[in-house]
Amino acid sequence: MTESDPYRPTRDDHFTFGLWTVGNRGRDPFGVEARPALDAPYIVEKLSELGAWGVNFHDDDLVPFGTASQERVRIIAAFKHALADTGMVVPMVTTNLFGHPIFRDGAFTSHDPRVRAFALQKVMRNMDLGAELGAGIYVFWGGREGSEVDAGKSPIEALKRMREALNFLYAYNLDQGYGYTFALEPKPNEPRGDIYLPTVGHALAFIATLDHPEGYGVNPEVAHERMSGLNFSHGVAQALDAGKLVHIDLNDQQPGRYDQDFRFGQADPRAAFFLVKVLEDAGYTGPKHYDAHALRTEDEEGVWAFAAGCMRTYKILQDKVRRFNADPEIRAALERLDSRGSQGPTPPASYTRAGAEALKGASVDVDAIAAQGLGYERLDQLTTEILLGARRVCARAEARDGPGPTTGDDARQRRPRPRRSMRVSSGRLPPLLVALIARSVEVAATE
Ligand code: GCO
Ligand code: MN
Ligand code: MN
Repeated sequence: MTESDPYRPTRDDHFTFGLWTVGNRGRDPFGVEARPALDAPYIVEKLSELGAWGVNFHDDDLVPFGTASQERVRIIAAFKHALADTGMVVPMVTTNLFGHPIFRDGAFTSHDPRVRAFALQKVMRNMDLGAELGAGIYVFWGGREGSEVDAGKSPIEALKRMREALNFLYAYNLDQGYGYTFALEPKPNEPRGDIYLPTVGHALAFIATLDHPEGYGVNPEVAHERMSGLNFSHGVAQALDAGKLVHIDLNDQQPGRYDQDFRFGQADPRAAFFLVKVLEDAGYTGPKHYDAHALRTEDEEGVWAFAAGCMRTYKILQDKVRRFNADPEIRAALERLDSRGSQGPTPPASYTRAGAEALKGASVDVDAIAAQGLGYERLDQLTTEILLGARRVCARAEARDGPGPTTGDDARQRRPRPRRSMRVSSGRLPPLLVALIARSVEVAATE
């Protein structure tokens, strides 16, 4: 990567990673850790070098569960030092309410009031630390808040307990003047058979039932919605529409598989493109957090390749979104869609009795409208060509040189390049075949 690399992340991109993401050691249900632990200051330093903006953590990622208070002070001081040295920020903090067996049947939704009390205590202590580090978002992911045995717990009771806990903690937030926005992170399953508040839609509806809905948003995650077989960018759009997208967990996932936490864009770059498009078109400027980890096959070098890849793919897709939005043929197709039916009748902007009567009497040419195609085949193919780098219009080059056909997807390819000479030894081949081979070598060299 060079300074002029257009895909190099900058702080303005607001890319963040969790200590638990690049710090993931490759343990899975079938195998032990495959990589050594990385300490927090080192992670901060490496992420900063790669161009990330911030780092997030669960209480136990930074200060392991049960650490003595003197050691806690030392760990936090070293972490603060690394933040100050690099200029990295901590935009979000969260609590591990899932790892310790005390939470094996939930934290906020546990039957046992002692467990619920301990969970609140653990969150409040970490809220104190996060506030000290300048975090503005507190994420609640209820990994253990769910069931395998529905006979064991009423889901309505569970939601009531969840509401009580969140109302209590938000009141603490106000009382301390911390100014956190709370973000609920939905997930359908893993580690529980079924987790309460499984999707973005469930979380949004639940927020409306809390004491301070204005203080909450959601933290949707690519993998979580895809585990449910849902279209993630539609969920994100709904959160944006509700003014509730405060944080986002980027990664990737094949639907129907275990919780994969792949590098962003690894499984479905096309879905990732439409996600980036929704975020960029809406002007989302909040944290873009990678909640993913390197494959278990990797060593430390692979971890940093994973982290760089997550950010680079976002930047590449951001560029593809610009190309898509500037492409004259795509624009014309979208304008044609927008201008359909401009001759009316159209639904009135708001209800009046007279408007309703007039609308009832209006004539609509049902057969003509039903017969008209939408042109989505061509539009979708154009999208594919943008993604595959085969479109002959380059947004960046167009911004520089004005509209016009170019010779490739990349601005580099606009400049006439010297013919790459590659000697093709003719041997005893017929001249036409030699010419054909030489031509294909030349084409390959320009790709
Ligand atoms: C998961 C979740 C977690 C949460 C994290 C933040 O599937 O394990 O995505 O990684 O995002 O606990 O609260
Ligand atoms: Mn997840
Ligand atoms: Mn997550």
